[in-house]
Amino acid sequence: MINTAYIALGSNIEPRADYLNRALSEINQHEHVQMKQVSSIYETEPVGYTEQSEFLNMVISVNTSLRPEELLLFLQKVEQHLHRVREIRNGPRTIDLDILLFNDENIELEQLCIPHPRMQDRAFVLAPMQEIAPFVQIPTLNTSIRQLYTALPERLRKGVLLWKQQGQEEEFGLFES
Ligand code: PH2
Ligand code: MG
Ligand code: MG
Repeated sequence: MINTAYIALGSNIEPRADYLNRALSEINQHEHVQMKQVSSIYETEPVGYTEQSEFLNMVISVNTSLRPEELLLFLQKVEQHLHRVREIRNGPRTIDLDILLFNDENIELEQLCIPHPRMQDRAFVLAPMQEIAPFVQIPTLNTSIRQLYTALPERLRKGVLLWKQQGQEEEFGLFES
């Protein structure tokens, strides 16, 4: 498991949290992929195509012996299992799995661009990412995740809020005081 990759997960079709969990469990079951870190889940305003529901987003890190193209194929298979249908570009989806970083490699294939070319502009990627990897650098930019997140305009950062699963408040209520 010599490679380290960061993967972004997003869903904006209900049941959103179930789709995230099912993706995590499929990823974890791959013999050559080992999940290392898992961020919190964030509820995020849609970026780009805005006439759609809010997303749940999170980021994980994995160790893997797969090559980037193989990891991409595997993630596409998981997207298909979870009934991802590509209709509108950037439109609603049950699950989106994007490779953000693969070691410190720069990869430009027709199907695959790593580092993910828009990650530095996206609060819905940088907020969860800075939770698990604040000091990781984006190879092409020589800037840490935390620096990039902090540099984002307030208006983008405030569209990304820590998500609390329904019922969690009540549970806390039971155990507190
Ligand atoms: N993904 C997109 C476009 N816009 N907006 C949010 N909030 N979260 C996403 O995951 C997302 C998006 C394209 O993949
Ligand atoms: Mg995406
Ligand atoms: Mg994608």
